[in-house]
Amino acid sequence: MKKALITGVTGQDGSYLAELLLEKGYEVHGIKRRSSSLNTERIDHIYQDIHSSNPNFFLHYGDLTDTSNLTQILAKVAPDEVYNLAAQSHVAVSFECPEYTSEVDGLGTLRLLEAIRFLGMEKKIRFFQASTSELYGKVTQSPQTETTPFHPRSPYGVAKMYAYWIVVNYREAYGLHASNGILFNHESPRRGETFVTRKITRALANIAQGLDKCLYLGNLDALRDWGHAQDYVKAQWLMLQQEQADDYVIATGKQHSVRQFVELAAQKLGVTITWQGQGINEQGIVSAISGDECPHIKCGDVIVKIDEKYFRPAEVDSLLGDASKAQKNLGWRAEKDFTTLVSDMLQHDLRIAKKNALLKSHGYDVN
Ligand code: NDP
Ligand code: GDR
Repeated sequence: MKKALITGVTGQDGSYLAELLLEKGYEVHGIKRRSSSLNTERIDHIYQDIHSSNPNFFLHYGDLTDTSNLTQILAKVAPDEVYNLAAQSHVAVSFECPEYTSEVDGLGTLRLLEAIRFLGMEKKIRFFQASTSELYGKVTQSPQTETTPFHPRSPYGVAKMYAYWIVVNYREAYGLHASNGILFNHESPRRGETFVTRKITRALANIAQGLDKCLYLGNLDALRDWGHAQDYVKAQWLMLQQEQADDYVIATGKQHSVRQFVELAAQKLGVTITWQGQGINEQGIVSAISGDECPHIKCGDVIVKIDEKYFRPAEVDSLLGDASKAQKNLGWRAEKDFTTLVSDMLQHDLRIAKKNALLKSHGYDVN
């Protein structure tokens, strides 16, 4: 039985990857952070109680800022594969906490690699690093491939650039089987609530159920290549099954704006949108489709306001990936398209909103 160690197992990708590896018969170990409130919501369905539930899934307290802790976990687990998914992963937050972001996302990767080397495991372990399309930042070439120059635009992007190169360096210097997945944006119903896609689907679902009125956003014109997280964790696994370690762009090859994401979500809910705020054309209403999911919504009831606080000091305007190399070498391609992604996320958030609306109608506080 193969053993895998996942850092960031409580996150979006970590939870899907843990499911995938358990399905494949792995013994899966995850590192979770100590937190004052529960942070295992995404993995509770596969991990309930070590005494009764899944005997192949284990959690260890740890943190990418703690070298001795990482060394001890690696020594104890002795994994065949390590997936480094842990990160302070929010680009906007990285401008507020640049030093912490660098510690975790940059040096954290080095700590893991050094622990592997210190333990003499560099010939046994295969290592995956969650690199990012944020490395490209201010793009000069589209679509982006593995050879497109990097120009990161945030402390997050810069920290991840260090991580990218230290992974390449440990591969070249010590022969470690270490691969970078240059992952373009990928989302799911498990996406963190402050990333733009989930923020939109949650807000529209709540508004459609009469629980909210307004959605505040920043730059509507940002263009992203959005895929589904379930597809992307398959690519992570595939990279570690190759004889040779290498770096791969993982992307759908399709691009949409934040505005288009809002429009499609609204269309699927059958609601109309009024745009307000800086940079918004006073023409206002974008779509007026009579859906049956929320027939009580009146025209213009969903208001999207632009709030400058969501603008970033330096923005990444446009990302579009070319995953031809992954298709050729790994046999990977994105299976779930943009429409499926939006539907999947909306359905999930609508279910929660409906439950909350019901509770509210019976006098319960849902906040
Ligand atoms: P999430 O933010 O959902 O998950 C991040 C995980 O890292 C969480 O489990 C979090 O723990 C953990 N973590 C944060 N800080 C530390 C720390 N100091 N020590 C240990 N663990 C820590 O991210 P995603 O799942 O979306 O992304 C996974 C990885 O892929 C990240 O490295 C991200 O930067 C990268 N990536 C993601 C893309 C995307 O579009 N999703 C695209 C490109 C790259 P907790 O749950 O306690 O917060
Ligand atoms: P991103 O994702 O920065 O691409 O990083 P995010 O969803 O935060 O932003 C995407 C784009 O939307 C614009 N935007 C807003 N963003 C947020 N969060 N909130 C808003 O209200 C809002 N309004 C507009 C942003 O300016 C941006 O242009 C994600 C993370 O998962 C990273 O960890 C990962 O490396 C990259 O994707 C690839």
